[in-house]
Amino acid sequence: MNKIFYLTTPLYYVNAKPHIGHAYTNILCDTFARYRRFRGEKVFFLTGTDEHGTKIEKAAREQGKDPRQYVDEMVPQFKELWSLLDIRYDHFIRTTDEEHKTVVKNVLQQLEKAGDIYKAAYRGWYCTPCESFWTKLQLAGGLCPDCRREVQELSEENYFFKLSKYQSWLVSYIKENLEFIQPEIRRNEIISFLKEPLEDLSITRPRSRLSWGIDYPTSKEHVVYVWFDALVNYITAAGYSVDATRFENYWPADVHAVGKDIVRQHAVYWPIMLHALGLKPPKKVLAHGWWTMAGAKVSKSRGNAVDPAELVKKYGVDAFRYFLLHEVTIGNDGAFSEDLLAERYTTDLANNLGNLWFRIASMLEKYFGGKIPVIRQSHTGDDLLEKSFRLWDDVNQAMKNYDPRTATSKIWEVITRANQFIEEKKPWVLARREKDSDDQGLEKVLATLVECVAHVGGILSPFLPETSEKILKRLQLESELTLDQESFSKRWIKEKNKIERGEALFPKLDEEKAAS
Ligand code: ME8
Repeated sequence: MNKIFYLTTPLYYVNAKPHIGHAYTNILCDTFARYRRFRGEKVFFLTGTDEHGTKIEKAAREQGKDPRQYVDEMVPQFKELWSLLDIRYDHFIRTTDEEHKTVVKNVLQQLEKAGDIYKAAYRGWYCTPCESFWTKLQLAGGLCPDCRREVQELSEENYFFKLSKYQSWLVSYIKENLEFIQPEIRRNEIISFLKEPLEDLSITRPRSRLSWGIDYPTSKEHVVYVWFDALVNYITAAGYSVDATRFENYWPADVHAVGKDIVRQHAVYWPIMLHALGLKPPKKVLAHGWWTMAGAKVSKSRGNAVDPAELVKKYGVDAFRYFLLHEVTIGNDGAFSEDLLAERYTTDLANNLGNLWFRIASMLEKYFGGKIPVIRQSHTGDDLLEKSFRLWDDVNQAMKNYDPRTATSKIWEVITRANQFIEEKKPWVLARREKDSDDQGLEKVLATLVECVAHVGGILSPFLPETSEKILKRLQLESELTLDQESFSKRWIKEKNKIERGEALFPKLDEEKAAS
C-alpha cells in the first residue's frame, strides 16, 4: 500500500477563540491537503485542540467553569471556523480524548523503561502565560525572555526527560537532512540554539500546583507537562501503540506546519522524543511567519485579533483564502490590513478573474446561445492554450516547495494573459465580420478562452475551492477532480457542454466595504 501523505497543524490552545493566525495555518494545510488529493494521493490531514495546562485551567477558572466544561464549550468555535473556511480535515484530535491519554501513558512508560526519564528537584523561573520554565541566565532583566512578563521562582520535584543525551544525534540529523527544518532561517536558528548544551526537559508538573493534565503513569502527585502531552498527538492520531498497521502506513508524518513561535518544540523536543522511542522524525517541520497588525503579532493576549468569520462574511471564503495564500511567501511575516484585502479583492478577484469569467460567458451567450462552439481547426495563433495546459507543471513545481504564493501567481499570469487575449482578438469585431463569411475566427477564439478558464477553474481547486467548483459546474464539468499531467493537458470541453453565466464570481464591494 502507498504511504499516506500525512500533514498536521499545531493543536491550538482553547483559551480564546481562533484568530487570523490560526486560520492561516489551517488554510495553508488545507491547500496542501487538497492539492495532494487533487493529484490522486491518499491524504490524512490532522488538526485539533490543545486542552490541558495552566493556561486553560486559568481561563476556565476566570469564567467560573470546570475545565472540562470549559474546553467542551470552546472546541465548537474551532470546528465552526474550519467549516466556514472550507477546511477539509480528516481528523480532529483533542488532547482530552481518551485514546490520546492512553498513548501518552504508553509513551512515558516506554521512555521510563528505556532509562530516559529521571526524577529530580527543579529550581527555575516560571512564566505562566507561556508555560515555560527559564533558567536565571535565560531571563531578560528578570522577566520572561519571550513575553517580557513577570516570572515566579519555583523549586519542585519533577520528572525529567533526557534531552541532552540525544543532542549530538539531533545536530547531525539536522545537518544531514536539510529538508527537515524549513525555511533555512529557522534551521539556522535551531542549529545555533543547539550550540549550547541542552537542558533536560521537565515533563511533569506537581498536581498540587496544576491538576488539569494527563495523570503521570507512575506518580499520583504529578500530571504531564502540556507540551509533552500535546506533541504526542501526532503519533496518537497515527495509531501509535494501539494500531500497528495503521501506524506503519502513516508514520513518519510528511509535514508538521507550525508558526515560527513553536519551532523549538517541534524541531528539538519532538524529534528527540521520537528518536528515544525508536521512531523516525517527521519528514518536515515547515515554519511560517506571523501575521501582524499595526506592527505587532496578531495574538489572543494582545487583543488585536481580527475575526476571520467577519472577514468571510464580508468578502467570501475564497477571497480570504486567496489573500492569505498569495500575500506573503511562506516563512515571511505579513502585515494584515482589511484595506489590503479589499484591494486584492477588487483587483485580482473581481476585475481580473471575475471579469474574465463574465466576458467569456456573456460572449458565449450572446454569440452562441450559451453553447460552446465546436472547433474544426483549433489553432488560434496564440500560446494561451499552451500556457493554460502548462499550469499543471508550474503549480506542481511551486507546490513541491510548499509555495502557494508562486502557484497562485502563475495562475494569475494566465488569467491576465486571457484578458489581454480578448482585447487583442476583439471577438466583437470578429462577430460582425463573420456574418458574411465562413471564417471560424470567433469560434476559435472563444473555444480557446473557454478551455483556458476551465483549466484555471480546475487548478484553482486546492486554493479557492468554492470558486473552482462554481466555474467547473457552470461549464458542466466534473468538479471533484483528480488529475495528472496527462489528463490536465487535454481539452475538457465537449460538444455537449453548455455554459451558464451565473451570478458574478466576485460581486462589486459596496461603498461601505470598500471604504472600511
Ligand atoms: O502554540 N500569525 O497553540 P496556539 C501566524 N498549543 N500564525 C499564528 C499567529 C500569527 N499572528 N498566531 C498564532 C500552541 N498562529 C500550542 C501548539 S502543537 C503540538 C501545540 C498560529 O494556540 C501558528 O500556527 O498558541 C502558531 O504556531 C499557532 O497558531 C500557535 O497556536
